[in-house]
Amino acid sequence: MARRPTGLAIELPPSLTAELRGSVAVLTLSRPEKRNALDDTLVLGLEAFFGSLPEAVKSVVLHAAGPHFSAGLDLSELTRRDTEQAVAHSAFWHRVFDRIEFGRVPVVSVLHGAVVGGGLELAAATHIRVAERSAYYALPEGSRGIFVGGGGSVRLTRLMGVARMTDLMLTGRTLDAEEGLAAGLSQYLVGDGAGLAKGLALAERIAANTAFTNFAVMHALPRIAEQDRASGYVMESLTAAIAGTGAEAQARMTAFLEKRAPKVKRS
Ligand code: 1HE
Repeated sequence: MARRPTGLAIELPPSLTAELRGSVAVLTLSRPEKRNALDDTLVLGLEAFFGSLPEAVKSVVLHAAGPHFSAGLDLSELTRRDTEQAVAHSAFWHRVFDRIEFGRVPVVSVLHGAVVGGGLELAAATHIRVAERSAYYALPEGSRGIFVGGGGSVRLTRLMGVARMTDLMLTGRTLDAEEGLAAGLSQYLVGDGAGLAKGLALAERIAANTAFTNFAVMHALPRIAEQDRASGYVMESLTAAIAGTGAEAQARMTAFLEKRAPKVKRS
């Protein structure tokens, strides 16, 4: 991998660029000539990036150069794999995307243009998705004679439900940005060109949380949601107790009671 002037001292391939903006790291898919198709080099770069973020980084914004977020799996590599290699490749994506979802810091993705196939699976591994109006979603695996392999059956079914995902895969249907918002694929919808600013604002807000809150939301919340109720309540009580008795949490609550912290306002 070539060393890039990232300001983060992380070696990245040319298809990824990164910069540090305060405590937010901005990672850009930079393979627009191939519509940010995800080849092995790029996915290995994602693994390197999310596996070696310095302590100073408190949140990440993931966005993409060119007219589309990502065209998904690089189909030119797919044709070269036998069955055994294909299983290993899918497991490789699972490992890398898990590193994003269950990493150290929350990730905000900014989506525009095509967010399809593996590109949608990548977006699903991030914690907050901001879509620009140009964004559209599809799972062309169905029409290409293949199946999702980057964790889509696990993550996308949780986001939009089995029925919607079945529809996208069987019929080749695309969802526009409004439909994606309604289906749960994005949490925010903004105008074209406004995504990065929104993503940065959200990431800065997230970076100001206590590290434990961000940890609990990333690691405890999704596990609690998958547990039976009784186990979930126990895990929630323990998490809440650890969070609420921390020195930083105590200081923040005291600041509110002493009228030094802002009230909750309508957005
Ligand atoms: C690619 C890829 C790709 C573009 N792999 N090379 N994904 C798909 O089935 C989506 C395939 N791509 C498209 O439908 C379109 O490219 C887009 C709608 C995303 C964009 O269209 P457009 O007109 O802006 O670009 P283009 O002219 O189609 O593509 C520009 C170049 O990128 C062109 O190469 P060139 O050498 O002729 O310039 C394309 O061949 C190339 N390109 N998409 C390889 N995907 C782990 S399982 C996950 C399974 C999946 O992700 S399946 C879904 C695959």
